Amino acid sequence: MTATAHELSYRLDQKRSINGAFPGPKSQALNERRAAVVAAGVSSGVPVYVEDADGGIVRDVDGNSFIDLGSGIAVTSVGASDPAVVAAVQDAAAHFTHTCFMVTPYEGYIAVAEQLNRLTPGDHEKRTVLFNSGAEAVENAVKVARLATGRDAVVAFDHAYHGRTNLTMALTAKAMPYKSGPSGGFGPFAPEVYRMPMSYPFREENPEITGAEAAKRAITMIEKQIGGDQVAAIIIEPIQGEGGFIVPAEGFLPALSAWAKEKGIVFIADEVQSGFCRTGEWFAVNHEGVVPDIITMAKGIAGGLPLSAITGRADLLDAVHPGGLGGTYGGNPVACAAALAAIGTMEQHDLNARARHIEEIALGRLNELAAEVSAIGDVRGRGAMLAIELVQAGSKEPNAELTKAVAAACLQEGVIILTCGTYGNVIRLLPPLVISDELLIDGLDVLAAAIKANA
Ligand code: PLZ
Repeated sequence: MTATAHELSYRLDQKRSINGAFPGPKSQALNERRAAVVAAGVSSGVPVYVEDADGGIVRDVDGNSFIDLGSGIAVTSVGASDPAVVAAVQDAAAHFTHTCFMVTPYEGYIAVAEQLNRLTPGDHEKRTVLFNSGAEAVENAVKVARLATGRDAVVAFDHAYHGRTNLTMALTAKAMPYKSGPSGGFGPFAPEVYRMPMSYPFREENPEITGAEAAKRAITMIEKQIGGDQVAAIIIEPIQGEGGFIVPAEGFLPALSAWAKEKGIVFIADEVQSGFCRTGEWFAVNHEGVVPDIITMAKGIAGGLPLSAITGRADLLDAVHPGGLGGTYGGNPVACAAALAAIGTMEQHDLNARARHIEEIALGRLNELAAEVSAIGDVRGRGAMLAIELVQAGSKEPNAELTKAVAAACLQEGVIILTCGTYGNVIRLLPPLVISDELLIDGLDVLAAAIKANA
């Protein structure tokens, strides 16, 4: 099936245009105001301030139009101002912005739960709870798993990213900048978190190792170091996001999840970044037919409104006593309306097909580029979640300097590109799924030129 770009319509001109040097005067003035009032710990990758965004374009306050290949970190899959989302938000907000679902409930929350129970993998009985952020969803998935199993230990993986709250910092692998920095650390961290080796095909000592063998390696370590019967949950991103868009070897996820089932361990798929059509399927676990016990979702779920969710086996979620789960804003009515509209757009425009179409366009070009440029060590990903890993030519030594230089060169030309990776040497592509072919190709041309010029 091919894409349906012609069915997509845009409000802003879908063209890259940079008027001279930036940040322009308005962005510079905002940068000055910001420096006086916003904490230094919050930083922005792009030094301009947004005035408007639509489709694949982000326009700044000085009139520069950038191609968006980041989607605000995989959030605006339906675009940053999808007309259906905008209308739903306006309508919901005109009636009530909040009542608190724990006080006076409303239909939108139930309707989102119905959609998530339908769309997530598996035809078993499911239950859903809504929250605000990805980290909050992860925290709650672990809470449920611990209560339901009566066990404490939680297994996470090398290169994992699960958030910035106390428990999720403990689950996250990378120290700088998430857990500590030159001025100190954010610990102490939550206990009973154990880290196991990931399947990372490009960086395996033995490049022949299969997914099943890599799973066995982790399982043996869990058995020896923790004991399978002590483990409440295994949490894993089916494609790791911040850690470097690492796609585990085929068979890794199925073997882990099968073993978890055998041991009564709750298998949690963290699909906060990889969910909602991003990889060409509703969820990345679908590529290997894995059915998680609990799935965590956020980002793409609500077209940019803050909403997150956990959906999982009814027996696990219903094990929690009434009142045991919640939060003031969880499942905010405006965010629920946005989620229903965003899911509608994903289905109406078949954004799974659109993500696969983006893969077809982009992966081919990235592979061509890799054949020409020896600093590209690996090209990987699925759908519209693609990456290249940059190395010192002729080795696998990570090349973070080149990665930074390429991202900066792309930005200079008006293309927003995000980097990631434990070693800071991965360029990732996360375009809105509604980006036009022309804009995507223009962005890829800029990326290719930036790599060739800097490698
Ligand atoms: N799980 C898999 O990717 C968020 C974080 C950016 P929140 N990733 C982007 C940053 O530097 O803070 C993420 C994720 C996965 C959980 C989270 C956390 O989601 O909504 O940021 O809390």
